[in-house]
Amino acid sequence: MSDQAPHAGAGTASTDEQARVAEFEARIARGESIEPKDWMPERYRRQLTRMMSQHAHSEIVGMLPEGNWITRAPSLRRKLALLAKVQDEAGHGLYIYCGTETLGTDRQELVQQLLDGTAKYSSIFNYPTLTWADIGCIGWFVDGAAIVNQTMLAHASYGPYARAMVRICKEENFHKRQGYEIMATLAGGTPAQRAMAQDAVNRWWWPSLMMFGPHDKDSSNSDELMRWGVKRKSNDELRQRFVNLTVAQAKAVDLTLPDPDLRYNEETENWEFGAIDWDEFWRVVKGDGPCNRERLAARRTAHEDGAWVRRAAAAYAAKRAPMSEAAD
Ligand code: FAQ
Repeated sequence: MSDQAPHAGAGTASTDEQARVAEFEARIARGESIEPKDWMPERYRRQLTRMMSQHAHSEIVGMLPEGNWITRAPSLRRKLALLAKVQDEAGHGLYIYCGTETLGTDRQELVQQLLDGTAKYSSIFNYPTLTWADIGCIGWFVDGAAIVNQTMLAHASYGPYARAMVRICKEENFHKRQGYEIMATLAGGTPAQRAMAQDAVNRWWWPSLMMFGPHDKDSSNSDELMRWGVKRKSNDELRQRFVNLTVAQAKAVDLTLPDPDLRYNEETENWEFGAIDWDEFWRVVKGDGPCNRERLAARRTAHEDGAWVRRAAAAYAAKRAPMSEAAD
C-alpha cells in the first residue's frame, strides 16, 4: 500500500491539472476573458509573456526610425504630428510592459533581455529611414499592418492585453492617417517628390509583409496561440487582409506596389502576391539586418543615460516609505 501511495498522489495531481486545463479551455471557448489572478496553464503564461514582451520591445525600438526625423520634419505641422506619434509609441510600450507584468515578470527583467540582445522585437524596425517619404510610408504600411494585426488581438483571451489593444488601435489609426496623408501629398507633388514617395514604397513594402511573421506552416507558436484564443487569425490570413486593403489605397494615390505578381483572384476575392524573401526575414530576426546593431546600441545608450532618473526615483521612493520599511 505504502509503495503505491506516491504514485496514486502523482496521478491525482495530474488529474487535477487536466481538469483545470479543461475548465480553462472551456472558459476560453465560452468567450470569457482570462484575468491576471485567474488560474492559467504555465505554458499559456509563458507564451503570452513572450509575445507581449516582444510587442512592447517593438513599440520602444519602433520609436527610433521615426525619431530620427523629428528634427528634420518639413514643417511645424508635420513636426507636431510626428512628435505626438513617437510619444504615443512610447506610451504603447509602457502600457504593454505593464500588461506583461500582470503575468508575473518584472519589467526590469524584460528590458534587460532586450538590452542583452536575447529578446526579439519586430523585424521592421531594423530598416533605415533614408528620406522624409519613409516617415509617410511607416505610418501607412507599418501602422497599417499593426492595425490589422492588433484589431484581432483586441479580441485576445487575455483581458489586460485585449484591453490595451483597443486603446492602442485608436491611436494607430491616427498614425496611419498622418502617414498616408504625407504619401498622398508627396505623390501629388513635384516629380522629385513623387519619385521619393515611390522609392519609399519600393523599400518598405516587402519588409511590411514580413511583419506578420512566417507562413502558417512555419509558424511554431500559432497552433497553441490560436487554440488558446490569443491569436484569432493566422499570420497568412492577416497578411492577406493587409494586402487586400493596401492595393486600393496605393491605387488611390497612384503609387505602385513593387510586385509584378500582384493580381486579383475573382474567385477568392483576394489580391495574390509574389514570394516573400524569407532568407532576408530570418537574417533580420537573427540580428543581421541593416540596422539591428544600431538599434540596440541606441537603446543601451538611452538606458545608461536614464540611470540617474531610476536612481532618483528609487531614492525618492525610499524617502517616502514608512519608517519601518526604511529600516528594513
Ligand atoms: N519580427 O510562431 P511565429 C507596431 C518570430 S508593433 C521578429 O509565427 P507568433 C507599432 C516569433 O517571435 C509591431 N520576429 O510567432 C508601431 C517567433 O520567435 P520565438 C509588433 C518575428 O508569436 C508602428 C518566430 O518568429 N507587433 O508596429 C516576427 O505566433 C510604428 C516564429 O513565428 C506585435 O508584436 C517579426 N516580424 O507570431 C510602433 C504584435 N514574426 O519567440 C512604432 C503582437 C515572427 O518563438 C512605429 N505579436 N517572429 O523565438 C504577434 O501578433 C505575433 O507575435 C507575430 C508572430 C504575428 C508577430
